[in-house]
Amino acid sequence: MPCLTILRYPDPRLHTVAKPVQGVDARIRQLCDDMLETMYANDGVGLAATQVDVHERVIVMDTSEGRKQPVVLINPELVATSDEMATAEEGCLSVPQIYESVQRHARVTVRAQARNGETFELECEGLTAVCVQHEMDHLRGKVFVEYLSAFKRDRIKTKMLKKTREEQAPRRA
Ligand code: GNR
Ligand code: NI
Repeated sequence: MPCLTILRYPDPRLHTVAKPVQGVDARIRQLCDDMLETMYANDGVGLAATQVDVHERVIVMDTSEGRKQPVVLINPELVATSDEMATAEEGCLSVPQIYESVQRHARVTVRAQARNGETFELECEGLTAVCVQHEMDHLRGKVFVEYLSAFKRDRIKTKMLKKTREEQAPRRA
């Protein structure tokens, strides 16, 4: 399967709210596999379906050191969040080469369905907690740059538009 195309900020489709998955069927399992392949190929620790222009509640991630522990979260819901907050530098495959600090819950517990349709819960901290919250934001149409000041966000928007324009410009011999 070829890699999926990742939408780049400020593409308006990144602000689409994802719908719940009705049944974990072959189509959804194929989507999970294609998303994992796309995530690994782009050296990401997570990917939300929104980023590949599929507006259903599917997330894949792998925050392990060896990057051989894929996690699939279908219809994820946060069932617990810590009062304690933590600030970390975030990046996003939809906003390449931009890294900014974002404050989030230090720990979260997420309930989701796995690739086999079974419901499970995952207690997360550190990078995994950051990643789960970052990906769940994508599913509700939110990109991490929306936590930044309007000034910073506009600067990033302009930079991304310029970058995309340059990449699409016809090459001269
Ligand atoms: O690959 C990614 N790295 C990352 C680093 C810090 C905080 C969040 C992330 S998620 C990001 C992949 C991505 O864009 N997922 O939506
Ligand atoms: Ni992202």
